[in-house]
Amino acid sequence: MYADVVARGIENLSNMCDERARMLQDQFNVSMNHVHALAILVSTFHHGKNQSAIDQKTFEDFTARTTFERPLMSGVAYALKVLHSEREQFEQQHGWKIKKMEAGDQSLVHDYNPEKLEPSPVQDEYAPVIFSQETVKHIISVDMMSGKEDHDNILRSRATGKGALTSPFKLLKSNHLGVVLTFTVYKYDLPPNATPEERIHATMGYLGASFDVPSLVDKLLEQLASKQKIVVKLYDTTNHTSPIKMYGSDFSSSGDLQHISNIDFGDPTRKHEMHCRFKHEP
Ligand code: WA2
Repeated sequence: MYADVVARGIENLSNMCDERARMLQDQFNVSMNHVHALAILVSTFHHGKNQSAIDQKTFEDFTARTTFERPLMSGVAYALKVLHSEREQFEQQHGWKIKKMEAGDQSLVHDYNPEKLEPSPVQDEYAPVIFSQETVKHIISVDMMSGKEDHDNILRSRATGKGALTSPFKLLKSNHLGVVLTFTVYKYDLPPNATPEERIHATMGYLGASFDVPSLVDKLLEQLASKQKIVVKLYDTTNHTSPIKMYGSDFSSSGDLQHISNIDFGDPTRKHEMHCRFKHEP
């Protein structure tokens, strides 16, 4: 019966879509937990000791050796909270100036060179990157609060004490859409019911990870059999009247059947969906 064939098709499609959505969600979740653990590592061995046990070299070595723990992250970095009154001393101590993030297209050009970035204009406070994984070394000395998405994410993460995820945006030195995940590092342990003001006051810095969506989702889907049979798209549906496509091309989808699987990336203020269709049999 034709109806049976269709019903089996729908079931196949929803199983394959749910499997992919769950794999992505699980890999994101383990990656996120490890980024959280890195924030605790920085708190313990950088801020928690009279003499810090972490410098750029240590951070680079440790994050390179533990990349397998963060399969969906292209790089991690640590930015310090610096008030304007502390800026001069901070710059003297580090031997470099706090730089402004290049806006939009300028960050995409191939000769992007952080040495040539402008100093950050005067602000109440800054979030310069002091440690980074080798893969995102170009953000060292850049004020993460000078980029809109990073700025908003930092504020949300530190006011809540939870991991915060940005909307998709073009990452620096990349042609791809990505998202950034941020955990705040505090001076001391805060009770779960601490107020946003108490949290902001206790903030030391921000441990962030970037997720280069197209290349890392490709890598994940390639590990699955029957990749040829279905077309996968990933959307940020936080604003459900204008979803943002994060992954998947415009023209490759076809066929009438579509299945939508929900994905939970661990930030309750963001919503994501995976949309799957069969590829047309030639
Ligand atoms: N990391 C890598 N590439 C980026 C980026 C970023 N943010 N922003 C734009 N392109 C150090 O939340 C603190 C990482 C931000 C953390």
